[in-house]
Amino acid sequence: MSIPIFLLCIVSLTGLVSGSCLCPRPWIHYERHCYWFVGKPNTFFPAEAFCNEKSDEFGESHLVSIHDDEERLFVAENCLRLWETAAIWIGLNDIEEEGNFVWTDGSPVNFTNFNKNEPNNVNGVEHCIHLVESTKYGIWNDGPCTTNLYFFVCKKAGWEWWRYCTT
Ligand SMILES: [Ca+2]
Ligand SMILES: [Ca+2]
Repeated sequence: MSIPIFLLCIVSLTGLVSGSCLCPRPWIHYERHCYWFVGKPNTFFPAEAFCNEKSDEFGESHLVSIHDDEERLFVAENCLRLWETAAIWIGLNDIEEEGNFVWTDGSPVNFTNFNKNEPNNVNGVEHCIHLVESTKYGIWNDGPCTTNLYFFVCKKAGWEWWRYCTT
């Protein structure tokens, strides 16, 4: 059975206006993706594993990748709103090869926002990227993957959002 196109448009417009249909809770919608702000501190690998478990038929879920200044601010400002800190893991890392940074979701590294003198790979063990504390929110540092504990954000595709609106 096909859905009348005008009905689909009404549902679509309602979803766009309210924003509630774009991503199922607790995901938050931004620019055709869904973001889950996870307020449970963990080390890098369990955080990525938690995100991976949230993959669904619409796409893989990974630690958040950030591709421009607007997305950087969206993530940092929501962290501050929710937790009053923006110190979180993001998906960027150079675990495989020192100095060769990749996102866990495989997207291109077309934007970075490292703090001054970072990444510095202190003691040769800093391979996972997190946002730093304090007023410099949204600025990146490489830290040790297995000892530091941070909140984190998962990201997955949400482009077939209208399906959520019609259930
Ligand atoms: Ca490193
Ligand atoms: Ca560092």
